[in-house]
Amino acid sequence: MDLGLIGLPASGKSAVLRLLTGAPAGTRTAVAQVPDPRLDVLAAMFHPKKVTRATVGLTELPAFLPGRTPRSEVNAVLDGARRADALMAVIRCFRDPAVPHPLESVAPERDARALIEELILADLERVESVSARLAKSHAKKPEEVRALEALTLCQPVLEGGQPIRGAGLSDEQSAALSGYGLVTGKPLLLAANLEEEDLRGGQGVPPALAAVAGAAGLALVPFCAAVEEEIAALDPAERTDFLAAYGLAETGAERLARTAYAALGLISFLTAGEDEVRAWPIRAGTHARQAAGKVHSDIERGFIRAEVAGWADLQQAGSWKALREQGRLRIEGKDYVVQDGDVIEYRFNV
Ligand SMILES: Nc1nc2c(ncn2[C@@H]2O[C@H](COP(=O)(O)OP(=O)(O)OP(=O)(O)O)[C@@H](O)[C@H]2O)c(=O)[nH]1
Ligand SMILES: [Mg+2]
Repeated sequence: MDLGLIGLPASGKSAVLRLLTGAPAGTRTAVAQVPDPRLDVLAAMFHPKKVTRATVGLTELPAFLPGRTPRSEVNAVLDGARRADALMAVIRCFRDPAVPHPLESVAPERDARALIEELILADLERVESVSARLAKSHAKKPEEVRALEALTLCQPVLEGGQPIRGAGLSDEQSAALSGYGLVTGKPLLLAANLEEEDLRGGQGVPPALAAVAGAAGLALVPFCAAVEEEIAALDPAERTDFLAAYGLAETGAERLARTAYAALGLISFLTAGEDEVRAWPIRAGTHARQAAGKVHSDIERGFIRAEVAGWADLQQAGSWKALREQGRLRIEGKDYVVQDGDVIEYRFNV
């Protein structure tokens, strides 16, 4: 699963990529580990040889200035956005005069609105051109008929300045559109790169930006790249103290990674043993047998049953054996809908 980072020049995209992935400056694509304290709990119980976290791929797309950057350059950004599974827009809130804002003034709500509008405009152009082409074609394939229907629903939504994300498309309609490169159907997350002073003073997100996010129904995650860089340089004990001083349970980078994972529609089931404690990303709604295929295709093919426990129950019982003895281990069949935080042991036959 890949997340595309978009934003105006000097908004903090590279900083986000660096903070989430630990990649050196200049890297444009890297992998972020998704923090999951449940794995740490299981690791303390099982003492595994390794702990494997879920990951999300991040790609920094080129910066652009809505309304000013030449179309050809904006298209390169849009192509990147089309390849991504979800988008994170980094919105500059920090004021630092040493880093000039390309539009001379720092106005997070203006930048966020402009980015959102640019994506909507790109989709509207697509919808118009693809609809016209499909409407003209005399020998439409059934999937093209379905796509045209869905595009016809999308057009007035986009003309009304809204993303197709909220257009109420059925899964079938979304699937029919999947090959047409629309970007406003993808999850979009706003990352507000706050001024350090505002974070320390507790002002948080500028209200005008929160209003834009609220009106568009978008998740907004505040962080401060400058403070995160400081935190990243601390050793783990100092880090805990530093966060406690702000009354925080996790770093901004951790919050961003977790929120991105959720925005991608992913949840985790867990496996635990002496070799490995691991989080496996699945889409919410995945059935036990299908989820088994993530671990190994043999387990999916030879699926007999899943032994399942909520991770907190396992923690409370102290061991898998104790859970079984207490009769708290659930035996689930292939159609069981796996829940976030389920610890699963598969029984299979090959
Ligand atoms: N004061 C301050 N400076 C920041 C903050 N975040 C980023 N910067 C600075 O802003 C400049 C741009 O940050 P980047 O992370 O490179 O931003 P970008 O969006 O990747 O920029 P481009 O890729 O050039 O468009 C750098 O000099 C950063 O040090 C912040 O929270 N506070
Ligand atoms: Mg950059």
